[in-house]
Amino acid sequence: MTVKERYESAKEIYAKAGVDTDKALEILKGIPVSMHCWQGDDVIGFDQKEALSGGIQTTGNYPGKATTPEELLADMDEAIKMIPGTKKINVHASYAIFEDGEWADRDALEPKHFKKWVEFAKAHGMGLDFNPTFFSHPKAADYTLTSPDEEIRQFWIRHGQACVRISQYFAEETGMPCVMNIWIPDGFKDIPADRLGPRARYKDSLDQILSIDYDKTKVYVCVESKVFGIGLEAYTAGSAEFTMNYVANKEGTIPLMDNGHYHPTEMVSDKISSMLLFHDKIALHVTRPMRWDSDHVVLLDDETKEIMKEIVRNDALDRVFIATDYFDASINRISAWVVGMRNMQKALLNALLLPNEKLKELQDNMQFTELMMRQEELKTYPMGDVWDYYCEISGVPVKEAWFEEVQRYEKEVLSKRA
Ligand code: RNT
Ligand code: ZN
Repeated sequence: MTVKERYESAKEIYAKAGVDTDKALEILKGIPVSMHCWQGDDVIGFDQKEALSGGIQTTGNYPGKATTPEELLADMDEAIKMIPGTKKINVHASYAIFEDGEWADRDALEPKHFKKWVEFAKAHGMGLDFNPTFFSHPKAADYTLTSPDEEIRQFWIRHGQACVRISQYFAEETGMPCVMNIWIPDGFKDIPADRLGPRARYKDSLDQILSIDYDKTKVYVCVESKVFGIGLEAYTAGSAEFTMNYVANKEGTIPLMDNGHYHPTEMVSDKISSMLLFHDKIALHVTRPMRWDSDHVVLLDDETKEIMKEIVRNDALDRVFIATDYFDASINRISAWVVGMRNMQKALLNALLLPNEKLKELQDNMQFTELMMRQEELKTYPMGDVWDYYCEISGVPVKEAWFEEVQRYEKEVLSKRA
């Protein structure tokens, strides 16, 4: 049977369950997922010789990582060929691309330092998202936006403001809004004497960053919360409560939830509905925490599927900014990108292939026996046949065929890198 024939058969099976597969694919094609640039080089970037800091960590030493802008863009280009759907690129400020020996510190970054990213995005018809980089920098050795040292704090405020301007440039150039996400690592390894002071300074720093004039229809500013980091076990200034309250009280800001940033039994999938009731828009970093915020490659696991179900069945596809955020240095990095991004698409497809209205009705009628039966039976419906067809019509390799290309690229390109 051809891919198309298998699709036709699956379509009939789903139709009997009340699901329109054509409609599901039509919707899936248009959902933007922002692919993070930092899987390609283990979150190193181009503007500093500094090691990765901020309580986040990559482990592994798989050969062939990108060490120049040219290499990183070539690798992303390679990965993109194998990922169906609408993509954006998520850039970090530390990935500024300087030309002709010029260099600018974080507080002096300008749109021109990201021209290459704009060209890349335009060539692929993609939008761009952005992240200020408040780590891996000599001035981030201790604290950034919470610093009691006013000079240091002002340096990072200027960085935030520079990033707002760059985000607006991204939006204007690509014609698509830019989601700018603020995350700072600031915190304490051990029990602090003052929990309020750093949070008060963080709040003031955010206010100062956002006091500059910018187009709120083009730049969506998010604030990402976190429970703890490596070496920052006792306290993080940007906790869930800090962040949620800040964005609730600051017009034009959006909460960003990273599913690695909570206690291990807390589920972001369970938080989405509450957030949607109180925020017009929310943002996500999809990752896979294993025992801690380990940022493993996104799999097609229960939580990833559950997160996407919450977005789809709550009719929130235009209210949730979806991005990936993981970094595994122990495997082929292009494969890591492709596996994670394809899984994002698969999880979205899975959610779109559920008879969500029917299932809600069963819940409201308290028909829990039938609800369980249906939810379980649906798990073995032929989603794979729909997925393969989606890949085929999207012009990307079907099933594992893409891996041969990754192997060729590894042999011909990656293995030749110093
Ligand atoms: C860190 C946050 C943050 C980073 C990126 C690289 O715990 O998740 O989003 O992963 O900025
Ligand atoms: Zn994150």
